[in-house]
Amino acid sequence: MAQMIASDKKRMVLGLGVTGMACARFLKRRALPFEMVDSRTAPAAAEAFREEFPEVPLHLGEFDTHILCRASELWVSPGIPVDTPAIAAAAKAGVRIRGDIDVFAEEADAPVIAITGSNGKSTVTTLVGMMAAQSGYNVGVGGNLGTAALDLLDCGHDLYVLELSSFQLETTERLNAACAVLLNISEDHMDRYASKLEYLRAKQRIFRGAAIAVVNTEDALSQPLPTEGMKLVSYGLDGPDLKKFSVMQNHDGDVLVEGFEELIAVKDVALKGRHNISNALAALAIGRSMGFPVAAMREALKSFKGLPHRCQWVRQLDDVDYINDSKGTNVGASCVAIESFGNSSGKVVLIAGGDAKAADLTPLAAPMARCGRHALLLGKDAALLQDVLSPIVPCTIVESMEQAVKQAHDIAVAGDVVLLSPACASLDMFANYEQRGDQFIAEVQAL
Ligand code: UMA
Ligand code: ADP
Repeated sequence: MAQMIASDKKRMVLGLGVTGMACARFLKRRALPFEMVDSRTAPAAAEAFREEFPEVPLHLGEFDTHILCRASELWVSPGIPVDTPAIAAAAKAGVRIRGDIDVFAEEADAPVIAITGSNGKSTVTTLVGMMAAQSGYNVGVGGNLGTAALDLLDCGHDLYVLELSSFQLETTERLNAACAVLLNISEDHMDRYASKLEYLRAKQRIFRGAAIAVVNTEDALSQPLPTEGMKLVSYGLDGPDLKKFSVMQNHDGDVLVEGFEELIAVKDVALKGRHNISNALAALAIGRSMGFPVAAMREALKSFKGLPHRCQWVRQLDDVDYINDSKGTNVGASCVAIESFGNSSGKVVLIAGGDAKAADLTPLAAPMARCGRHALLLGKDAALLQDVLSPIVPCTIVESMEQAVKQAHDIAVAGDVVLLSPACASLDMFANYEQRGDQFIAEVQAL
């Protein structure tokens, strides 16, 4: 390891996952001493860590307040709640609690575009990243999307586009983004927050120190309390207005507009669905605020068809479409997906369930009443979903994805859509949402 430089701070990194490893690499690059702590006795990355950082103390097993209180700073991974008793005790004793994004904000050597919201974050982050690349930037894209933000530093980027979760924002004091957006708010992670207000407060931190705030006029909760010097740029599907990014009809169909100036026809946007047009408007509003050329943004909108596991078409069989929306991990996302695929020619056979994260599931009833044929429910909270949906549509509890897909195939009639949109996290049955989606695809292909 490189010679460590003297530092009066004693840093401990909590959580030996993607974030923790990125923190460790960053600290090593800066030659700053630290210790690593993980509350599991045998985290998967322990061996890799010991190999890469043989001189760094690694504390495994239940968090120990005495050890944590020896630190002056704890860098806490987003999956670890800061009200964990040992962390809360350390904070009370005066230890500074930070997250990787807080460190990133202090270290970033280029403007930061920051994107949060309950749904659409990954889609908008990827799209804005593509627009930036098309505009000629050497852009670093990451955060909650996958590549930890600190791994983007020291790579010569001239712009950063970060997807940020409420967990990451909780431990970020002041982001100072060049441009920040909170796309929308619907209930999520209620197993971690005492109330929806607390969740909203975490999300709203994205606007701290932002030069430009991009605001969704369809969602009042997405709007910051404006502060002096903060420029507001608005977008929304609720009708055009002076300078607003919206949709208008012309002789040839719907077009995305800035004010009343046409930017691109809806039919030329490769992303499909109402929610994705809203996402496209958010990306345009961000891009224009940052000075990206319209032609470059148009190219990105024409080519980006969306990420896998988000309302992804898999196959048509017997005139039934099979759609993988495994990333529909909360109620808001699944409501949108059900509405998108419920059409006059057919109905939705929904496959849902998993860990509902203590969410209120009742909003699923309305779209299922309009568009649903049957619900196949699996995972930890299948019975809770059944309580909400059984007065509306027939429900069957199933034990596996294989059973769910086979039964959906038997139930669906020509014109229907079989939709995996779980409204729940996957971790009770699968390694992650990708594995859940891949299993759905494999079962559908096997029909
Ligand atoms: N750990 C403990 N004690 C705990 C919980 C976790 O010691 O009580 C340790 C575990 O050993 C675990 C490690 O902490 O392996 C992992 O920390 P983490 O859960 O914070 O996960 P990371 O691997 O660091 O990944 C995180 C994000 N995960 C979460 O917020 C849960 C990733 O988002 C993100 O891509 C990554 O940082 C890089 O920024 C994932 C996610 O599910 C995709 N995000 C949530 C979402 O989108 O809904 C917020
Ligand atoms: P996130 O990163 O916030 O989870 P994604 O872009 O991965 O968002 O999309 C997750 C799911 O959320 C999609 O499958 C889709 O069903 C839904 N979704 C995407 N964009 C929106 C939006 N603007 N409003 C509501 N739901 C959305």
